[in-house]
Amino acid sequence: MAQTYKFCFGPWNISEGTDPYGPPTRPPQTFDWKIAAMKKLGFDAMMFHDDDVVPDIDTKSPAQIRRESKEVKKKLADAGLVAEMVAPRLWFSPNTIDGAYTSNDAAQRQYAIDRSLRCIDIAKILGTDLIVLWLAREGTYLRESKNGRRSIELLVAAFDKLLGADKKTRLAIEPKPNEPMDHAYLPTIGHALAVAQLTCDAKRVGCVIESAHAILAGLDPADEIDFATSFGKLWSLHLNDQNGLKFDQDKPFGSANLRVAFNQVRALERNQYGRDGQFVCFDVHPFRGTKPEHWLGHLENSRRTFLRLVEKSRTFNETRAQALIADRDYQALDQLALDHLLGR
Ligand code: XUL
Ligand code: MN
Repeated sequence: MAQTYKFCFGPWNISEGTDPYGPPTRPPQTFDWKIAAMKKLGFDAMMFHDDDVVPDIDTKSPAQIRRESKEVKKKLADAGLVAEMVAPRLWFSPNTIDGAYTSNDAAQRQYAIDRSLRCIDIAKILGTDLIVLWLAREGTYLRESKNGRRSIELLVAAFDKLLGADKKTRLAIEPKPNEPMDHAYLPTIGHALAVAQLTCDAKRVGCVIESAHAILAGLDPADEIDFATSFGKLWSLHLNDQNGLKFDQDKPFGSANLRVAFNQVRALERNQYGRDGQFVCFDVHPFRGTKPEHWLGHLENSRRTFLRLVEKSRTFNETRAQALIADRDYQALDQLALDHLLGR
């Protein structure tokens, strides 16, 4: 049976165009508008940061957090949507200037753990067991400022706290090699899955691959997909694109390198990604110059490109490819892939 896919994006993917050099270029939209947009586009699930669910979370009591989470859960249910994951936004607060779980300050490390525990509470109310950890500031600007070995121990201790707090929670680490840090401690899927083995319950620690993050690490995201699925640990996926080694661009899927996108889809197909209910999420942003009336194009187009590449993957002449591989005629294999993508 051919695999069918379920699609997801987050409220932050309908972004307003702010970058380090300029203000927003589109007006903010309400959460209700974003839910309506998701319905209109026919997506299935929304992914969240903790403060997408409960804005200004640090100023709110546990009871308030529960009440607001229940309101969001109701809005999702009314729209026929589910929550895919919740991620603690551990990089915005004044408490996490020096990192979160690996901060040099014990009080700030405790803040990071407490906030992550609240994130688990929110996820439970929203009905998902998946906590995504993009470890934004767990690294350094200068290597002398932290002890790398100690940082790994601190990460493991933090993950153990979260695993111990709720027996059903699964942690999915989303590696990224740089930005905002010079170097991150868990830059690749290999690092994420290796560190999982040091935790108290390795089978509940997996990963999320983001195409752009893998490309920033100089890797082919398709290889990361094959690697993670070999361990049964690819629990979510942030598809997008990235034009070389620069800031994290979050371009529409396939927009910078269609062939790299094709090979990611081939890897998903051969590993039957989604068979256990995982979603295809697009962590994409509109170009800054996008007008409000074209605001959802990056999401619509990413899914369209994905589905066309599923078709391309299923119609690739595998018999011919295998014959060329057997003959070590890699020039012809290269052209077979290109001609196929070009429509011949
Ligand atoms: C950052 C990134 C995040 C995570 C969730 O590069 O991708 O949006 O996906 O925290
Ligand atoms: Mn992401």
